Amino acid sequence: MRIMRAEQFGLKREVEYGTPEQNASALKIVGDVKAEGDAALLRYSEQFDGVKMVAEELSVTREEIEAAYSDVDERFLTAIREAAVNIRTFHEKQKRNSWMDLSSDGTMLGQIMRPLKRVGVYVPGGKAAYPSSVLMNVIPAQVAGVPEIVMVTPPATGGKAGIDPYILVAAAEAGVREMYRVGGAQAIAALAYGTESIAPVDKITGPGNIYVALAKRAVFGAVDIDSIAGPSEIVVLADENADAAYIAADLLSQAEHDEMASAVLVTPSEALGEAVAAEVERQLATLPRAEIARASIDSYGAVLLVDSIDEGIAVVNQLAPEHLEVLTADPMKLLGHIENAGAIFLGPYSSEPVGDYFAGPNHIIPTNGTARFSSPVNVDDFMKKSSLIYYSKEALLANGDKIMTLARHEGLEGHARAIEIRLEKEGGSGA
Ligand code: HSO
Ligand code: ZN
Repeated sequence: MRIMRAEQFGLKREVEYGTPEQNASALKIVGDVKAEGDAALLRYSEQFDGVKMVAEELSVTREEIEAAYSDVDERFLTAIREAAVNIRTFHEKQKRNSWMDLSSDGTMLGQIMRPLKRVGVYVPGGKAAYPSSVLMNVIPAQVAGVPEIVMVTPPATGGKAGIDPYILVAAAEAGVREMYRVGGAQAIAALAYGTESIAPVDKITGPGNIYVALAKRAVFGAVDIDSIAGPSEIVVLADENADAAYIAADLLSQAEHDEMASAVLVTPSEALGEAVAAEVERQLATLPRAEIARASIDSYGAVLLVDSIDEGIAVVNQLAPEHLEVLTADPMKLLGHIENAGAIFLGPYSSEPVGDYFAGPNHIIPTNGTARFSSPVNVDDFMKKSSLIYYSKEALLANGDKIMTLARHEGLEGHARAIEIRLEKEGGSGA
């Protein structure tokens, strides 16, 4: 693991937007599904997933979901159930109520919060199909009150239903009742525009491969989408008393996600930096995903040396990491100075996997420096607001002139007259 001064570390990573060929391919698939519905959906499923289906087979049946339960390990079920409770409890606290404010002149202003009606959650096939991520997408939508949550996932990930039973069980535990075995850009198009078999949704969330990401971007506007997540990141800020073995383990826990994941230690202690680098080597020797973790550590990992914890905090704020662990003598004392971090883990017992799986906060967190301006997935992502305006006669008579002044300044005489007509009729009689 490289050890260097913080200022020598490059902060920026490239964001992937796909090649022109990939873009063209995603657009063609989206266009075909929009125009042809199920026929195109089934054709592309056969072409890309090698699964020949008829339209009736797209939907996962209740019996298939029940059968999946017999294929998952009992301890997994116990653990995921308890995780789901914790995630639900945490997100319940985010829920905001509608409100109304009544003024003495009779004006009433407010904001009505409503859940989206129908949300589609994409669950990828392959190495990044995590049951935990199913919970993190579905539960906030449920807490928001979304009545229809549907899951789509590729048709050949395993199990009797053609889908990994652990994914089916996680979705069922989170409360999803409607599931389809379809993936790729074609699934995104089906969710966005609807087909004979799949009713369109209002928002699509969940990670996927580059074609899924490009398809999501293409349908944005027709529906809402979540932000496009990059590789996982962890920054550990630690002083000389922190445990090097804990830090190395936590860095590797995220490095093992992806060759492009980034795991960084920021510390004023050169001795700790060296101990962590040695520990990373030692622990890598027995890590099953050592190949991925090593690639990540070699390309994006580093020990960054700073002069003080204060300077360390400045580096953290510049990096704006997805995950930050603070392993210093008094992490609480530093909290007020940490401005940019998606999730902050305090003290030696708050290892990142605690948050990845179990504590309750969402593990879908802004990456690539975007924690500067955005937030982990939360209940608001599945709600919309309507403003509410009730103006009394008294308020209109008192403020009509100012409204007309602004309207006429913008050259919008029609706006001004809509007010004026009322002032002429009502003026003098009320107020
Ligand atoms: N650390 C990942 C989430 C995850 N970890 C899922 C394990 N499974 C991105 O925050
Ligand atoms: Zn993780």
